[in-house]
Amino acid sequence: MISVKDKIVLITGATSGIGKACAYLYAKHGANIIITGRREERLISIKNDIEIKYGVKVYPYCFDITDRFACEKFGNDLKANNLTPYIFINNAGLAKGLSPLQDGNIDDWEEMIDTNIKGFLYAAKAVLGLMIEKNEGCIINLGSIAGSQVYPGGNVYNATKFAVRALSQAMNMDLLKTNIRVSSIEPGAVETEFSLVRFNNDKEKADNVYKGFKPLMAEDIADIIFFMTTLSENINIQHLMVTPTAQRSSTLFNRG
Ligand code: NDP
Ligand code: 8X3
Repeated sequence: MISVKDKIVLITGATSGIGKACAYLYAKHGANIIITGRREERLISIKNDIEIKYGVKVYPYCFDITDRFACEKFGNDLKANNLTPYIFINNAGLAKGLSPLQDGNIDDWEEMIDTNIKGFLYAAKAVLGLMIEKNEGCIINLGSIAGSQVYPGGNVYNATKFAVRALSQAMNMDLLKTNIRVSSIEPGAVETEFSLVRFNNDKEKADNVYKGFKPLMAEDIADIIFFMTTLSENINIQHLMVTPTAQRSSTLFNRG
């Protein structure tokens, strides 16, 4: 097992859900954390809470991952401050809508593609050079069961997560000559703010997604990511799909 004490962990999209759970878990184990997101008050309150609870350093960066120049600036700032991540969790992402393609909202499509594919790439570009210079560490890309199993209405979200799976495989190949290992974790249903965002804050619709079965929690995914990144350095879990026991495919649920 590798110790993460005093190592730097970068998590994009750490203001809620899986990213936030990762920030707390790595901090608890003594890592210094870089957290990003668009909601500044949340970043500041998470920073203050973690620093008081765990005595580690938290560096909050507020920017929109779809903004190419903001991502570039972020990378430059990390370099200037000697903040090269040992672990990079490329997590920020979202779904918008669940309509059949023919009824889809083009603004929603743009937002998913801009965030989950382009933002994912901009964030990777911002830090890959720094990590390669150090020639060590782990990258965890947040894929999804939606990245290999399409479901009705999932269309563009599915396509973006198929892209994440492809890019994760590509990263593994392109980093062959380095010691950096690359993994994609591909969860099924995890109860976070994901469905609230997908359904534009319609709480009833969001709650219905998780009705009648026990979904995964953000902390479950953080535990698995922590396990993947603390294994001995010669072990590279390239992809890992995880679902609740009551979910056996993207559409098959046992709702009691
Ligand atoms: P949440 O909605 O709880 O968290 C999403 C995070 O992404 C937030 O911190 C949000 O921060 C950030 N984010 C979204 N858009 C942007 C943007 N344009 N710029 C910067 N940050 C952004 O959802 P989850 O924790 O569930 O989702 C995390 C990842 O896990 C996503 O990639 C999702 O696709 C994936 N996933 C989720 C599953 C689930 O069932 N929940 C299952 C499989 C994969 P802010 O709004 O402050 O910018
Ligand atoms: C989130 C899981 O199945 O709702 O990626 O798309 S799913």
